[in-house]
Parts: sequence; C-alpha cells; structure tokens
Amino acid sequence: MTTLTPRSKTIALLCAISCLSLSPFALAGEMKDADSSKQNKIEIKDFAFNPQTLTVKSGEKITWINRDEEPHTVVSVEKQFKKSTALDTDQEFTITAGAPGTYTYLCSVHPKMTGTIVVVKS
Ligand SMILES: [Cu+2]
Repeated sequence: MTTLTPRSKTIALLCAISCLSLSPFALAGEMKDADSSKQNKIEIKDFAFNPQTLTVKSGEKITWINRDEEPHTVVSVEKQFKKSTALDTDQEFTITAGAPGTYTYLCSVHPKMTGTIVVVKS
C-alpha cells in the first residue's frame, strides 16, 4: 500500500513543478507586503535612468530595475555605495541611502548613462 503507482508519481512531480514555478510570484508578493515603506524606484529603459534625478531621505531604500534587453550596471562615480552586478532584463538592484549628499552614478557598460541621487535628512 505504501508503494507509489506511476500515476501518483506523475501527480507528485506535476505538483512539484507547479509549486516551483509559482514561488517567484509568491516571493515577490511577500517582499511587497513586508516592505510598507515608500518605494524609490528607478527604471532603466532605452539606455537611460528614469527618473534621472531622484531625491530620497537618508535610510530609505532605492531600487533600480532594468527594463532593457541589454545588461546595465549601477556604479557610484565616487564609490559611495556598492556597485551592482550586470543586471539582466527585469533584474533589480537595491541600496539603502546613506548620509545626506549628492550621489552620481553611471552604467559601467554604457558610461554615458548617468543618474543622480540626492539624499536629504530623514
Ligand atoms: Cu548600460
């Protein structure tokens, strides 16, 4: 009675596959719910950072998301924050804004792509 029939094995396998494919969505949902603070998003699209200048408060999170088919990076010109890896399509990169100041950054793959973050006191 404890032996799995081929049919029940197939069902178990299908369940595992569907559970796996659902997990990224479940995870994204959880992350959204967990973070109720303001979302500072910068979209990378058509080889540009959007918005090009973003003002945030110290301690807030900033997330870049690559909407291009090309890989892009986010690199602080004066190494004021950790640099991203090469972001693939729809991949995100998040930092927490540090001390107040002006932070310029660029894409190291396409150095003409630049952006600015202005951090103000929280
Ligand atoms: Cu780029």
